[in-house]
Amino acid sequence: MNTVRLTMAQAVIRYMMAQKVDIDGELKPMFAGVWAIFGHGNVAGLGEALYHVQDELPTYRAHNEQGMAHAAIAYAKTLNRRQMMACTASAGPGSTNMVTAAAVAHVNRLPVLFLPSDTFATRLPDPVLQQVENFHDHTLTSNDCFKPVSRFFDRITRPEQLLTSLPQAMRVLTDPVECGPVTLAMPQDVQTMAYDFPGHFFAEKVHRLRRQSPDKQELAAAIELIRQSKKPLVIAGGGVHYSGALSELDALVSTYHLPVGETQAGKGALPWDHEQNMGTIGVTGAASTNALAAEADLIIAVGTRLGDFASGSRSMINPNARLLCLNVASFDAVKHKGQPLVGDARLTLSEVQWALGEWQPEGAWIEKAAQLRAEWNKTVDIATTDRGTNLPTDAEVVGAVNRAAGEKDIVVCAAGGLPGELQKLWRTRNDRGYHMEYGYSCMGYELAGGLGTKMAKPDSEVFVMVGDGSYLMLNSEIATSVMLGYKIIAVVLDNRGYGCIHRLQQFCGGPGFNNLLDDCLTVEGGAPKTDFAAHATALGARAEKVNDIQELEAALERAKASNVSYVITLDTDPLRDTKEGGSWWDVAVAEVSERSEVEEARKRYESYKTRQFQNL
Ligand SMILES: Cc1ncc(C[n+]2csc(CCOP(=O)(O)OP(=O)(O)O)c2C)c(N)n1
Ligand SMILES: [Mg+2]
Repeated sequence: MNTVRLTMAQAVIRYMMAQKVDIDGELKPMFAGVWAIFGHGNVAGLGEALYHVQDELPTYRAHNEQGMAHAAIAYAKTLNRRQMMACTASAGPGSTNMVTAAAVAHVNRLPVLFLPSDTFATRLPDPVLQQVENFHDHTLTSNDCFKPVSRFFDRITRPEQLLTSLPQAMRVLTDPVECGPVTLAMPQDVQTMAYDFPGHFFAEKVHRLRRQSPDKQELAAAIELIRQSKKPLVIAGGGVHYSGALSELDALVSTYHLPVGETQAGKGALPWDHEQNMGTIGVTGAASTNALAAEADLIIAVGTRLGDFASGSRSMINPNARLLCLNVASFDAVKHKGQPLVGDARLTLSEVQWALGEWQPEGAWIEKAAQLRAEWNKTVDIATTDRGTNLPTDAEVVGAVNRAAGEKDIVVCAAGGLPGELQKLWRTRNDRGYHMEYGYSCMGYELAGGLGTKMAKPDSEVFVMVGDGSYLMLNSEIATSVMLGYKIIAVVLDNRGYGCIHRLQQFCGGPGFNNLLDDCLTVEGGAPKTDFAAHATALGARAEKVNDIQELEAALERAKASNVSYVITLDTDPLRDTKEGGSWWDVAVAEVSERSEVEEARKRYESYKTRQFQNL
């Protein structure tokens, strides 16, 4: 047999390079690159292997392992999971730094290949530096933390295990149902061990998106359900993007005048000014869509996990509405007592369209939707207009950035008050123009995610909108963006603290405590004002501070003209957010308290709870 003698690490890399994806008939590498921060555990194994192939498979050096994994996640999301990246980190802290990012990838169903270094399989030098010695179970290492946040986990303790493990790893990364993070823990000694691998193992392998047709019976039942409906509402989730079902969704909802509400992951499924796009749905949704949800007799959920933000913690949707769940994963399709329609969105939406025939929703429903939509658009106009106050709201900043963004540009965000404002107010012009990590809503995703987004779409401007809290939590990848020449534009909204959690605290009856910097334990004189512009400049970016929306608009033009990452910071109001739209969100309030405000909040909470269980 034709064999090739390679180390385990060399074999992993060679195998990765042999994987191709078919994107609309064009073959592209499945792995666009490898993020790596070396240390003991990978520098002499994977590091050695990557060095030899750097012209074909680039290795990118980041500044923080969580950050680089966020970039990998954003890359895969921007390219609708078709192409992806791998991440390798050193043994111990380098690798556990990626665990949070693995969770981000897991909940958002995004593919990343994690290659954390592991302790010696031989155990001869134990305990090695950075080894967490478990007293009762010697098979456990700190990499076992990846297990609950990986869709597939293996520890490669002999090189030949790759022969069975790698095909499974690739299957999960490319499977529309199981897609998510894959972790292959890499003991440092095994990385360097050689084996005679069969040559055919490294033959080019082309992955094509598996499109699952709907089951005939489920389809017939779904058609029946839709035909009975007079007031249907479609919820479009991230699955619409990952399936590439945009035109099919457009065709169906345009033909049948179906109003559509978009989730955070689904936003951009239709352009904002599409007649059937009612705005977004849920806790931070549009008033138009939420009003329709409260009255609809049928919810057609397409490619959504139906998280609490989409369903108003199950309180928002008409209790008598039926629910039809079109999803490629049966896991999601049976949620909330929904009627499952398991299948690929692109295929299934077309089949639904073929089968529906002459049916139409009630005329009054179509008119009502159009009217609510027009009203909501006016609300958005007003909320995003500069009022000229000296402390702008997040909404006014969203308006300015939205106006500065061109047709193919992208906004990136993840946590804080901004996701809600953006979901309500951002007008998405292209399908991938709205990049929100709101499955894990991980502070610190924003700047690194912006970098990964830019790597995926270098011809688009990438606008990262980030709060002062998220910026301070993880900003190291600004330096990486400068170093690699992938320019991002970051707008830092400095409201001196965790504004959204402060507001949530007040809603739950709490006094301002430990969220806004003014309410925290500090030295005398309070927390110093962070100079974000000076900080970003120190990392190599261009940066400036502006004082109002007008100055922001001018600065955004300078940022667009810059070829280096550009950070603009401005002070914003921590207390005001957009009150229009939205719905209740289930955040548990203390049952007993010495504060009357808490008792009142609890009463309000209990009244919402009674609605919750009758619904979805
Ligand atoms: C890693 C992480 N830690 C904590 C939280 C909980 N959390 C959500 S938003 C938020 C505050 C964000 O502050 P900032 O970025 O300044 O945005 P603002 O709320 O002021 O708009 C916190 C602490 C989180 N989502 N992620
Ligand atoms: Mg803040």
